[in-house]
Formats: sequence, structure tokens, C-alpha cells
Amino acid sequence: MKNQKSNQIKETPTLKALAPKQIDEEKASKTLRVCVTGAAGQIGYSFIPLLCNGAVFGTNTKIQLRLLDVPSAIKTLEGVVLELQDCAYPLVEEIKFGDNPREMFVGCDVVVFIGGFPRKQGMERKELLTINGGIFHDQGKALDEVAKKTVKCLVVANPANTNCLILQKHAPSIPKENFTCLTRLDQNRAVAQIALKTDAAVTDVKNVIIWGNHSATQYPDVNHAKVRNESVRNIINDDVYLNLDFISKVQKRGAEIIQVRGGSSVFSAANAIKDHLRDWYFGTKEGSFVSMGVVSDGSYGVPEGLVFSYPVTCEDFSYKIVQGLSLDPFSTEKIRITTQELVEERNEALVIEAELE
Ligand code: NAX
Repeated sequence: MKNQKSNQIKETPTLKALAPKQIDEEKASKTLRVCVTGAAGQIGYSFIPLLCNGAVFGTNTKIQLRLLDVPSAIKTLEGVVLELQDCAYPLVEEIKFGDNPREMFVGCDVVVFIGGFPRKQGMERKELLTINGGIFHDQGKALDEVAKKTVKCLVVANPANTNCLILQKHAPSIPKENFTCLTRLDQNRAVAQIALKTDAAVTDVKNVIIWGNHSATQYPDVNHAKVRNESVRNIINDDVYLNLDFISKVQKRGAEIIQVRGGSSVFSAANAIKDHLRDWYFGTKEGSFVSMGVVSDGSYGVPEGLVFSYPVTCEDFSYKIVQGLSLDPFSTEKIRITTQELVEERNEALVIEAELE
């Protein structure tokens, strides 16, 4: 018997893309002070180069970089800074790093909260909420004291929605509209699945929505989504796929990556952070919306104050929740389930908070 060849070539469906999105980068030259927390971690390592090369805030925006991590990660962070120096990025005006949020958040225009305690095997959700609740409690207070009152915040660390809620609660002098959490990776995953299924370019797919929690209860909704301006439901014409397989694929994509790659999503997360901040800063295109976790104002029956992923339009570093979208009974139930989970997380977090105070 002949030896089997060990090198296999696997065929995977290919995603198509048209010309990159045209964005107006003609904003006047300015400087933003941006802090990245968890900067010595994996996502930080993928995201920081995007921030420094202009992919996030454009090639007209200079960056004053602040990098925060815990004391035990400072040596690694120092190595990251050495590499940053070696990149000689023209947009980077200065780099400071450290383990004290009160020093790193001073005068910040933007803070990206990637740092947090990861869920370890066998760890209860409550334990995760307790540790991260403590981190975001302290960082919220530091933000309130030293950041600009206009600072824009993006929370990535999990549980992202509830961490964001705690952060916002402890920074009452900063408008609640300035706090968001990341569900753009979920949106990008959903868009990619629809593009593959319809053999379309990713740039042809728009207005897929992620409702609710960045967790397995999130609701990826295609009822308002279009491919080349035609309804996704009409084009795919398969409710079993759209209501079961598609939703489950997106909800469980993070776990699939861990299982196949042997590690969690890293550069796709960094890319989603870039997309979230870029759209928030430069604005969304006419007729398009994106999903962001934001503080609920009660829209779509979600309790006020929960950090909930909604469809939003953006302009000039502000957002508006898209109003008036019709919800069928299936969607209403899915939104109820993810809302319920967020209410439970908030209630648990508030109990823990009361113990911390
Ligand atoms: P890593 O463990 O590689 O990095 C985390 C970094 O945070 C470490 O360097 C750690 O020292 C630091 N850190 C811990 N506590 C800190 C504190 N109090 N202040 C500052 N830094 C602190 O994890 P990585 O793969 O980079 O993931 C980071 C976070 O993103 C995790 O919480 C992860 O669950 C979350 N994710 C969220 C996603 C989303 O869509 N919202 C998707 C990707 C990712 O899973």
C-alpha cells in the first residue's frame, strides 16, 4: 500500500469582496489620545497595529497611544512598545504604558477596554462576573476622574454588555451615550454566512442585525437585511436555514473557532473593533445600519439602562438607535430571551457590586 500523502488541500468556500467601502477620510487633521486596555494580550497585539496605521481613525488622525495592562504583564507590554517603536508609524505622536488606569486614562478621547479576566475551565459565570465586575468598577471610577468628559468607550472584554454597564454606572459624569460594547464580530460573522449562502460579495450584504447580548442568546436577525437591495429572506427562501442553522452558526461561531483553531478569535475580533470604531467615528452609509451594544433608552421594549445590541446609524462619533423596525413573533421571542439573560446578568452584577461598595 502506498504511503498516504499527509499534506491535504481543503476546499473552503471563498468570500468575495467588491471595492472597499468608500469612506470620507477628508476630516481635518487632528489628534486623538487613545488608550487600549489588555494591551499585552492577544487581541491587543492584533488591534494596536490597526490603530497605529490609520485603519481605524483614518490617515489624517494622529494618535497619542496609552497602553494599560496588569503588573504581571508589564514586561510583555514593554516588548510590544519596542515593536511599536520599530514600526516607526508616522501617525503615532507618543506612546505611554503602565498598570495604573488613573494614569493611562488621563485626557483620553477614546478607551478600548480589551483587558479582563478570561473564563477558565470549570469557572462559574458568577465568578467571572465578580472578577470582571471589580475591574470595571475601578476602571469606571478612574475614567470618571481623569478622562475627557467626551471620551468614547468600547468594551470588548467579556461579559462585554454587563462589563460596559458597570463601567458606565461608575462614570456618571460622562454621557451614557459614550459607552458601547462590541457585537460587530457577531455582525461580521452573520454577514459572511449570508454572503457565502447567496454567493454574493460581503459588500453586497447590508443591514443584518445582532440584537441583545454578546453571548449564545444573541439574535442574528436577517428580516431587514438585503443582498443587492433584495430581501435576504426572499433570496434564500429557506426559513428552516434562516431560523435555525444560520442563527445557531453565528451564535456558536466563537466556540467553533476555539474547537477548530485551538484558540479563541483574535484577529477577527481586532478587525471588528476597527469596524465598530471606524463606523462610529466616520459614520454609516446612507440607508445602512450596523449593530452596537449601547445603553438602552427603552427602545423595542428593552429595559432602560441595560447595555443591549441594537441596530444603529452613526455620524460624527455619535449614534442613533434605528427606530420603527417591525418585529414578527419569532423575533419578539428571540429578543425576549436575550433580554432576560441580560437582566439576570445585571441583577447578579448589582448584587456583587453592593458587596464591593
Ligand atoms: P488575553 O487573555 O490574551 O488578553 C487579555 C489581557 O487583559 C491580558 O494581557 C491581561 O493581563 C489583561 N488584563 C486582565 N485584567 C486587566 C485589568 N484589570 N486591566 C488591564 N488589563 C487587564 O485575551 P484576548 O484574547 O485578548 O481577549 C480579551 C477579551 O476579549 C476577553 O475577555 C475575551 O473574552 C473578549 N472577547 C470579546 C469579543 C467580543 O466580540 N466582545 C470577541 C473576542 C474575545 O473573545
